[in-house]
Amino acid sequence: MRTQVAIIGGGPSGLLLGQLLHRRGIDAVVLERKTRDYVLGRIRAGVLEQGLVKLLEEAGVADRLHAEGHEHDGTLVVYNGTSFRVDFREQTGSAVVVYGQTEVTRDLYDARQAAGLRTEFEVEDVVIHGADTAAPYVTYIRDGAERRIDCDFIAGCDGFHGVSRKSIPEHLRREYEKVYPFGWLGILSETPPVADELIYANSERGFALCSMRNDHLSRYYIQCPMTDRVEDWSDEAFWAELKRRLPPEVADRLVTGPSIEKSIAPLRSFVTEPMRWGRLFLCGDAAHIVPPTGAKGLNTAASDVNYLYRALAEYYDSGSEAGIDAYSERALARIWKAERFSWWFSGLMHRFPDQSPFDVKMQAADLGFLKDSEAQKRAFAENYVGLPY
Ligand code: FAS
Ligand code: PHB
Repeated sequence: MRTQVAIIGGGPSGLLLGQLLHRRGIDAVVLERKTRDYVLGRIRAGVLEQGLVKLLEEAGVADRLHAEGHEHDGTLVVYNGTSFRVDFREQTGSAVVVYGQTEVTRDLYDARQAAGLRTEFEVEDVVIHGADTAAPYVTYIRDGAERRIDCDFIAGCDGFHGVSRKSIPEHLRREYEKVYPFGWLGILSETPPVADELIYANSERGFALCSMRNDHLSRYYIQCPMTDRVEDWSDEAFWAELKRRLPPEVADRLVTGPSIEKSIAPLRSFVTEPMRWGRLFLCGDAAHIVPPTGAKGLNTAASDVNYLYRALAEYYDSGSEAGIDAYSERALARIWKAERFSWWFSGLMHRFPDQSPFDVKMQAADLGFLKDSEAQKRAFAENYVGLPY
């Protein structure tokens, strides 16, 4: 088989890249390790920056997003019995859209299928060959048979545990990592959200987040020890702990119910540089990870896709390699700013095992400054709604 761009990974990065390339007449094949339903069963991000919304519009897959997504003009922050709101619209003139990553992925799969574009599911043993030559290709196993795709370029969109990053020779890679001493226990429930906007809570018992997918589907998280296993947490135990971490007036109106999904996500900051080796380009979680506190994971994957798709379109339109040569540096410049915001917000909102009483006081002072300073609120809002591409 031959294609122009072989995309490894059928998550949001790979699918969005494939759809945008298709809209520019560029052929791409997506190789996905799992089934479509398995990919859609993963519950992840919930907050979209305007940059991602505009990309989905450009990809022609934003109709349901506009019909079912909810614009959020701000968020609530609570700590030490104090609560305040950061108004994104007032500070930046912009807002975010709450619409689950699962729905974005579903919209992209539906569009891919409707256009008759090739997606190879349940592939195994994907191997990248000749990425540093002018004739790269990918081999893989499907239905027990070895297959090969010859291509011009390879997009490594296969997430943190994929093969693409590790296909770049180790001596050429610089990796930066910070592992946080806690995880997020998340629950999805068919209950009405406890508030109209998200609530980020820093309580003495640890972080909590109240989010949602729509008026009937709520998403909640609590910080938990890294050693916890999801089977350690009954729904009742989760609800009781969440209530302890919220202001009484919020806890009292929390509608609980059975979890339809419950999982623990580890938290890490991670970046690999460069994001290109020859004709292999890394996109999304294959190249970087953020703690979900700032809702930047999916949104930073989107900005990578924006830069790569435009660079490949420029190459095929004019033969210019300027965009693909600039891809890694351009993507990393925005990625590091998202890494900083996610790291800073995580440090502000979580309780750390080794935190001293002075550290706790510094957190409270930082939160007090965010509450009182228009300049700090503006800085927070600019990062949260999404820095420019
Ligand atoms: P993904 O990991 O989503 O997709 C990669 C795809 O590649 C997967 O479908 C995988 O099956 C496939 N793949 C892997 N190896 C392969 C191989 N060898 N061959 C073929 N296919 C292969 N972000 C937020 O903003 N908010 C959140 O609340 C949030 N929660 C998260 C919770 C968890 C548990 C995780 C892991 C991430 C979370 N994220 C969150 C981040 C998440 O949304 C990612 O940023 C987003 O999925 C990135 O998309 P992709 O880059 O496509 O990677
Ligand atoms: C979510 O709704 O899953 C979500 C929202 C905001 C975050 C992280 C996760 O910062």
